[in-house]
Amino acid sequence: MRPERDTIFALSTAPGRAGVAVIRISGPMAAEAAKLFQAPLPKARRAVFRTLFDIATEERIDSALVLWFPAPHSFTGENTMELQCHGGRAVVDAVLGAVQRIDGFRPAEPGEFTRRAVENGRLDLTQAEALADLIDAETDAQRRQALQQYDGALSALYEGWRSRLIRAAAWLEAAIDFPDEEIPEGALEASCDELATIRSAIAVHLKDGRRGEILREGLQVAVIGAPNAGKSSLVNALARRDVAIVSEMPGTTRDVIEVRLDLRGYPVILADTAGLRETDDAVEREGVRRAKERADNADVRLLVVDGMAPDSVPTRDDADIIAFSKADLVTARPPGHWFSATTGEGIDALVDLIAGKAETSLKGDTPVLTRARHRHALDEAELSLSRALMQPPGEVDLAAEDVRRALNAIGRITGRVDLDELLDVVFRDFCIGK
Ligand SMILES: Nc1nc2c(ncn2[C@@H]2O[C@H](COP(=O)(O)OP(=O)(O)O)[C@@H](O)[C@H]2O)c(=O)[nH]1
Ligand SMILES: [Mg+2]
Repeated sequence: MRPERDTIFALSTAPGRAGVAVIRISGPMAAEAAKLFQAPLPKARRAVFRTLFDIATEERIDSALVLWFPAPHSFTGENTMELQCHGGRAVVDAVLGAVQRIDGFRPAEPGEFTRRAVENGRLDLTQAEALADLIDAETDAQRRQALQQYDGALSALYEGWRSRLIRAAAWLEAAIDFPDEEIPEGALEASCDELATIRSAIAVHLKDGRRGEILREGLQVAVIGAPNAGKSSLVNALARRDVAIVSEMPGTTRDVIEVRLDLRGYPVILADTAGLRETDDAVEREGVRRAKERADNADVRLLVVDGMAPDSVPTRDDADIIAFSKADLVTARPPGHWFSATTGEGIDALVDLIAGKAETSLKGDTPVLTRARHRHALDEAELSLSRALMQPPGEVDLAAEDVRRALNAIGRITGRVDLDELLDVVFRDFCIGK
């Protein structure tokens, strides 16, 4: 049994002025919060309207909707009370102050409610991460991915691999621990086949083009081109505000300027960069270096070519999108994507083009890993399984050790590493020996 825990509380809605603020209280003593409304606990999960009082002064603070979630049927798995009071700063301060004065209550640490949900088995680690992603989601595609993970898509995938690996490993372990017992014909071979199948499934899953990670972080689009091509004007037009300085002076943009955009539901980080050219100005040269670096690391390179000089030699030949600027000034246009930052012509089509690139690289139905943490663990699992499969036939114990390492790595993703315990269970299932 875990030692008795603190009862924690926090404002769960964003601080500031709002119609309603939600204060959440969780822990073994959460029922004590009923002191605030001087009435018995409401029925489980039924909203009741109550007046809140300061315990010390008996002064009326506010009225609130009160909800009571007895353990384990709450987000944290503990007794939880939710106070929905008015969302003014003074109201929230007063209610938090009154809550704090209840014996045994303390303010929650960041993420502590979710941490308790994980510790009480209400969520696994990938779901806890998904919850953070859901809260951070700025676009529809990010929301969908986070929700899929919150619903347990990744957990199901990884737990599926884990339980299959445990079964396969059980035969290897059996061969070591009970060498004198009959291992059924073909059982070891079948185990190896299963290890190989899972290993390749992990390999396929890893080769996802970092889809999930990019969707979480935003697709990096570098706007590059010659000085004065119209890059900053385009970035401003796409952002619908003046983020970058536009000037007829070549070499105006020096630092990389970033804007976060929601393009048709996909998160895009648009980077305006210095025009690529040779220069004696040390500051501009640094700008050009940064521009090149940004272009090298970008997911999509959008090359802007000055429409007034459409035949100019492209500054880079690895562009994913080429767009010609200043369409309003040019009547004889060679074929290509033309746009004008001044009139807005062609901007929507360019948005479609970028969103199309985003969709191609980010869209998919299968659950994808969303964090470097998952990738590291799965890399290790794949490597360990490869090693297990390469162990010579006589070295079952070495292979078993490798599989155990793979299991541990996968277990770390969801937070399940109680390996020995599970192996015990499976062993009992298999009923080999004593
Ligand atoms: N007429 C017209 N001028 C433009 C357009 N886009 C940019 N310019 C002008 O071209 C010059 C360079 O633009 P800027 O966006 O600073 O180019 P950058 O150096 O590539 O960032 C400025 O004088 C802009 O006003 C456009 O669509 N139409
Ligand atoms: Mg510029």
